[in-house]
Amino acid sequence: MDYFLTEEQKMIQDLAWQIAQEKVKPVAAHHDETGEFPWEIMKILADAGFFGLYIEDEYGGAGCGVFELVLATEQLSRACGGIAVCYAGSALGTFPIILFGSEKQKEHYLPDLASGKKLAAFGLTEANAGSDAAAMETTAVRDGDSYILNGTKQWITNGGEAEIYTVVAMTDRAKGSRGASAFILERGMEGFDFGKKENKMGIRASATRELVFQDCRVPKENLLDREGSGFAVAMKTLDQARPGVGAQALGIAQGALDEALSYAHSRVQFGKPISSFQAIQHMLADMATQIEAARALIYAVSKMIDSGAKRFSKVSAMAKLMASDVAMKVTTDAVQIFGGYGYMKDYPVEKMMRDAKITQIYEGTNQIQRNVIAGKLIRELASAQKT
Ligand code: COS
Repeated sequence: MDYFLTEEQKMIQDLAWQIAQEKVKPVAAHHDETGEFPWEIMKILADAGFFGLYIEDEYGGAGCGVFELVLATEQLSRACGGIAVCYAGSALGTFPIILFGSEKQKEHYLPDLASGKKLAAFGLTEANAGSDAAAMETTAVRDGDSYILNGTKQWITNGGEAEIYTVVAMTDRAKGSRGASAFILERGMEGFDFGKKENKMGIRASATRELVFQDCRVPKENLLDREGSGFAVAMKTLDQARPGVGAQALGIAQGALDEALSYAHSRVQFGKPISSFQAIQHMLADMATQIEAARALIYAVSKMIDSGAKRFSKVSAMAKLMASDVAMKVTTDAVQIFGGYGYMKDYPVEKMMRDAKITQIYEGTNQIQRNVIAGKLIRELASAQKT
């Protein structure tokens, strides 16, 4: 489908595709197998200016937006969902600074993030605060000109590899979600450590670790926005980032369709390529249709965000929800089309199926996305009835 991309957007898409095919695809299985962090790819993406796409030009970025981030993430994910999330995870960690940073914080942190010299990560989840993000137990207590952080964040993408961390902690637990505050932390701060690297089912190229704070002293200048706004900072960050998870899912699904189509065309059974059988054709047709529908939604939502829309929680959740469910379905069908070969690690589709699964879980499970969507629908109805 033609999405009428500008010349610049086409260039970003083409370059991301080229990097994905020439640089990412050849090393995807290696990083999946070893779990080694793909620094060599991060360097290529940094040199190509990809980390600056979603950062304003006055801070060294390209001044584009979520849509361009989505275009890049989609193409990279076609080759490897794990490597793509190392890139997209840095955007997630950077969004709180872009959205809520003071001028001084932006000037201090964004240039190195835009150039890709430093990666970012976002710390919200804890062992007892997953879907129920407001139940977080990490505390930040004011002490003179600093806050003292104590607690552990869990399953943090880019944990240990990133240098900049945007972290949410409770400054007043009695106030619940209104008692959370967001901070910018740097790797190497005293009292800030990392847990072991997690051994995951998929997206194995990415690093997932705990962030451990033990009397970690953070200067008060590193508070984002204001005390008590941390939950809103986190929610707005997720609203901004969820189309990116959608793009990751979309790219994985497209990659699986690419593989399934070419395999179906070359695999001969009963004397004919299996692509000549209607059973396979209908699967391919459904996969392609679902992918295009997900793409149309993700592109529309990201353009809406970039156009300055004020309310997009609902559609952002829809984009993530739909694309990740499509990715799970499409990658499962791709394995089916490959038959026994699809189950073997010698072929790429089993990895795509493993990589797809997380997109239904992280940045809010799809059950939470449905809660967000339904909640907004009901509120919209109530407010329409009032007027
Ligand atoms: N933007 C701005 N503010 C928001 C918001 C949003 N998208 N969503 C909620 N808020 C505000 C609410 O308006 C409310 O503010 P007030 O106290 O001023 O009224 C406050 O936040 C609490 O909202 P709510 O009562 O809806 O919060 P809940 O504790 O019920 O939780 C869910 C809401 C479940 C939606 C939230 O916890 C969530 O998104 N969980 C999933 C977290 C997640 O994605 N984790 C993945 C890890 S990060 S990679």
